[in-house]
Amino acid sequence: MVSVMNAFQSNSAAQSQQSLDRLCIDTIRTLSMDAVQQAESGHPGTPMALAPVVYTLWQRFLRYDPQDPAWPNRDRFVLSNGHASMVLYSILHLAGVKEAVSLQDIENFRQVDSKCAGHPEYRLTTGVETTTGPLGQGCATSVGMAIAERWSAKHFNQPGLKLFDYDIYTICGDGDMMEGVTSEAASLAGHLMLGHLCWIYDSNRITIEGHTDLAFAEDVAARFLAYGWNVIRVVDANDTERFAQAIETFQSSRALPTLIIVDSHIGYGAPHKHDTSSAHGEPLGVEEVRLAKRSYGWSESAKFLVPNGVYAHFRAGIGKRGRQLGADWRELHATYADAFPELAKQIGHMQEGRLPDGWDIDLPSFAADGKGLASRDASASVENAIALHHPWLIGGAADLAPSTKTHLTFAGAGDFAAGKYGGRNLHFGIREHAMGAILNGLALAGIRPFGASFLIFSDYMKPAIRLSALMQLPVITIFTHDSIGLGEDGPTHQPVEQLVGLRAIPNLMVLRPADANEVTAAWRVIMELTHQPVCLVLSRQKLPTFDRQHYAAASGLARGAYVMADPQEGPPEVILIGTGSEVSLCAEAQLQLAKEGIAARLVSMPSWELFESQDQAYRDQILPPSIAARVSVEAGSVIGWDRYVGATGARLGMRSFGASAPIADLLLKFGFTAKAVTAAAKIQIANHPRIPS
Ligand SMILES: Cc1ncc(C[n+]2csc(CCOP(=O)(O)OP(=O)(O)O)c2C)c(N)n1
Repeated sequence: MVSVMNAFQSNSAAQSQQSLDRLCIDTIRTLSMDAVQQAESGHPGTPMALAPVVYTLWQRFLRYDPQDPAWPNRDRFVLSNGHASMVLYSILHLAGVKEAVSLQDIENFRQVDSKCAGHPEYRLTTGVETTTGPLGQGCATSVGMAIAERWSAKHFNQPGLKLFDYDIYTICGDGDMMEGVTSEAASLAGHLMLGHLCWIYDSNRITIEGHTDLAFAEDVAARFLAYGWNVIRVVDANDTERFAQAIETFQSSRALPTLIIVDSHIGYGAPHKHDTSSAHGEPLGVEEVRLAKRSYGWSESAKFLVPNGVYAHFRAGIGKRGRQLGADWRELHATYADAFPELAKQIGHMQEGRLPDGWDIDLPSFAADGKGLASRDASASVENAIALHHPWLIGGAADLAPSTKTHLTFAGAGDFAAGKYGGRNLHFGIREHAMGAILNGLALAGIRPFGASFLIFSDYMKPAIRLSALMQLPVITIFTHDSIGLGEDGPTHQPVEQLVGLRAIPNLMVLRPADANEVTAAWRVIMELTHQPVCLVLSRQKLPTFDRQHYAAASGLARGAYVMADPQEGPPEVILIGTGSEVSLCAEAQLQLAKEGIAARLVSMPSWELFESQDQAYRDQILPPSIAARVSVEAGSVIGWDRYVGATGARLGMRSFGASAPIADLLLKFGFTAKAVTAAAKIQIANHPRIPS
C-alpha cells in the first residue's frame, strides 16, 4: 500500500501538485465507496482502482469544456465497463460538468430521480456520451464515434481550418475484452486505422466469479497487435506519470488505434477486499469502507467528502484548459462559417438533428405494376434518391450490400476505407453485432446512419438495437429477406420470431411496407424521426405495385395502418389485415370474396408502433369494434396478432420454422394463399355476425 499524507492536516495552499492530485484521486475513490455503501448496491472496486487513470486523463489531457459538454469537437469519454459508473459520476461532478451531477445526485446513487443511475444512461445525465452496462457495447460504440470523427474531419476540415480532430477514449475491463462484440469492433477499427481511438483496458484480472484464470488467459496485447493496433502497457494504475506518458505516446502518432493496458488492483486500498471479486459488485461494508479511508489517510468518519481545494484544482485544470479550447474552437468555427457557410450550416443541422433542405426533392413514386419489384429494390432507389441530397446519411451492410441493395451508387458516394475517410459506403464486414453498436456511435456523433443485413440476423444485433431504442437514437436498420418468401436458403435464413421480437422493444419502430410506394412513404417517415430507431423490413421477392387509383394512397402508411380498399357496396363483414408481402395476398382474397358477394375491408398495417400512436378514434375507424370478424396475415410468428384480430380472430402466420424450397411451394406448404385467406374470412363471418348499428 502506498503511504499517504493526511489531507486534513495539510494546509491546502501549501500542498504540492502531487498531493493535490492524490487528494482528487482519493476523493473519486471515497465518493464512489460512499455512494455504493449508501445505496447498499453497486460496484465500488473498479472506481477505486481506476480513479488515478480517469483523473489523469480528464485533468491533464481531455479536450473537454465542462461548461459546454455538447461542444462538437470535444474528446469523447466512454465508460464501457458501465458497472463502474461511480467513477464517471465522480469525475463529472468534480470537473464541474454543467448541469451533470450534483453531490446530492451522488448521495442518491441508484435512487429514483437521481442523475446517477446504476449504469450510465445517455440523455439522463449530461456528460454520459453513451449508455453502457451490457459489456462490450461501449467499446464497439466508440468505434462508431471514431468513424464519425474521421468522416467529419474529411468532410468538413479545410486547409488551416481543422474543425474536427477529437479523440475517443474508452475505458474497458476484462468483461469487455471477453465479449465478442469488442473483438468484432476492434478488428474493424484496426483495419480502418482509426487513429483517434484509444481504449484503456483495466486489467485487474478479476470478474464476478473470481480470477480471470477461470476463463480468460489469452494474450490480449498480442491479439490487439494482430488487429493492427498500437499497444502500450502501464504496469501500475497508480503510476500516473507512466500513464500520462502512454497518453502522450498515443497523441504523438494517431496513425493506428491504441490500446493502453493498465494493470490495476480492484478495491485498491480496502485491506480485506483488495484484488478480490467481492470488491467487484457489492458494497464494501461499513467497516471496510472505514479501513479503506484510513489507508488513504482520509477522515474515517467523513462521508461524501470533497476536501477544500479539490473543486478549485479541477477548475484550474480541466476547467481552465477546456474553457480555452472551447473558446478557440468557437472562434475557429466563426471563421469557418464565414468562409464555408454551406458546410457550417450542415454542422449545425447535424448537431440539431435536422434534415438538410431539399432532402426529399427526388423521392420516387412508382407506377402500378402487377409484377412489381422487391421492396428491397424499391428501397435502393429511395435510399439513393435521399442520400444524394443528404450528405451525412451514411452507412452500409454486414457484407450483404448486394443482397440488401443498400449500396449508395451515385457518383461521388464512394467507400469509407483506411485513409479514404470521405466515403459514404461503410463496409462492416461480417460483424452484425459490432455494426449495430457502431451505428449507435455514429448517431451519437450526429451522423444519420444506416446498416443492413437479413432479418434473421437481427438476432445478432439485438443488444445494440435495444440500446439504440433506449438511447432514442434515430438509427436506421434495413432488414431484407424478411420471411419464408426468401425461398431455398431454408429455415436457417427464414425469420419467424424476429418481427415479434423487434416489436417488443420499446421505442423501436418496425416498418414492413407492402409495395414500392409504401417503401417511399416509409422512408419519408423514417427521415423525419429524431428520437427513435427504426427497422425497415423488406422482401427479397417481387411484390406487385398497387394501382393507387383503386387503392388508397400509400401515404396512409404514416398512420401505421390504413384502409387500402373497402367493399364496393355495403359495410364490411370482415377485415383482412396484412403487412408487407402479405398485403397483396389479402387484396387477392378481397377480390375473391367480392366475387362471392362477401364484403371485406383490406387494411395494410406496416407498423404497429405508428398505429398505436394514433388516437382511439382513428384506430376505431380502421378497425371498427363492431366488426369482430378479422383475419391477420403475416409470414412470421402469429404471436401478438390477437391484439388486432381479437382472441377469436384468425391469425395466419408461422407456427414452426420454415423449410428449404422454391417460394411458390413454401407459400402453399405454409398456407399463404388467397384460398386460405378467403376460407379463414368465411369462418370468421360465420362465427362473428356483424352487430347491427
Ligand atoms: C453482456 C454482459 N454480460 C454480463 C454482464 C454482467 N456483468 C457485469 S460486470 C461483470 C464482470 C465484469 O468483469 P470486469 O470487466 O473485469 O469488471 P471489474 O471486475 O474489473 O469491475 C459481469 C459479468 C454484463 N453487464 N454485460
